[in-house]
Amino acid sequence: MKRVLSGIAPSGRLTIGNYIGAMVNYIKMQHEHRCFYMVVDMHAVTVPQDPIALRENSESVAALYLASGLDPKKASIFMQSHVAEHAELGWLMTTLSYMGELERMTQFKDKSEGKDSVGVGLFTYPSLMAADILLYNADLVPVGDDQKQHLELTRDLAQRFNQRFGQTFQVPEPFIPKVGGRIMSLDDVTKKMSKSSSVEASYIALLDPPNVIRKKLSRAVTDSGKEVKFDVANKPEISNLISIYTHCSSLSIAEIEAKYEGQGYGTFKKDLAEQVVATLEPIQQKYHDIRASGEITAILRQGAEEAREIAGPVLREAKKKMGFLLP
Ligand code: AQP
Repeated sequence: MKRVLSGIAPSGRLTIGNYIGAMVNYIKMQHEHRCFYMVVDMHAVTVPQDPIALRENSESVAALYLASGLDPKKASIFMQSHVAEHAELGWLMTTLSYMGELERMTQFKDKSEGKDSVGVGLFTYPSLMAADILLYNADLVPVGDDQKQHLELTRDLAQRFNQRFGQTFQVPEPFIPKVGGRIMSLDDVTKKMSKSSSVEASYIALLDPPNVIRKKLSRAVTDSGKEVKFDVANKPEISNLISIYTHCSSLSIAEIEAKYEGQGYGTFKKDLAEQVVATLEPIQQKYHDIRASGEITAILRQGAEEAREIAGPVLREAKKKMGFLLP
């Protein structure tokens, strides 16, 4: 049984990109491995957050984890900030990181571009992410493709630590879906679908009502052709929609192409919307029941306790190896 660790930042309303890129694998992996899934609230504050929205989004992400099928009896579900070991190992990993390698992170470049003042936390957050993963000696990290570069840094930091101070950390592997690892914006396929986007029409939120989903998908950009064909290089818009379709149905890409042969984009988009609605409606129903039940607090408390049992000794070992005088 392998160790699995991942998390989503409560920095907006979760999108179908987060679901397909990360959560679908979270759900599958809980049956086969020892899994730890966090709501990474300390990552969210690397860009300014309204306190009321942060609290709401944090509870909402936890409830969506449960509603989409994560089972607290199978996986530990917790808030990153409830396990102080993350902040502490995060600092130690920051001291091992080089300016040059953090400057190369494309997410930092994208998120800081054109801004007058950029928080230091945005720059150093990949080191905190490395600590999140290494604290559990995770073997596998289910993430979308955009996180591949941060995972590479995590691997480098683990190897650097092990070389300098002796074998301590497992070097983790990313686990990225073959299709859907990067769901693109509905209005511009050169950009990743993102929950913090200011353009509502660019993403489908997991909590969007059916009519909003239908409207957004009917307006999603496509090329001027007619052929429903998966060809990312030449037909990126329709390929993006096919990726969503295959994850929201039992059809493979080849079956989708065959089904819509000669039919044009209109029918395809209508059916896609119904597939997405049918996938999200049961999640939304469960979500509202979970929020109303008030059960989240106890689940997060339990998850944090389980997480600390692993993270505490690992942090202690890392500090010992680095030469800290232990209390
Ligand atoms: N468009 C996407 N396609 C596939 N996977 C995606 N992920 C995010 N967007 C897509 C995956 O979701 C997980 C959670 O990501 P995060 O909350 O740590 O932040 P992110 O990667 O920066 O995702 P967002 O939605 O774009 O958030 P904001 O807007 O706050 O930056 C990760 O596994 C990610 O790969």
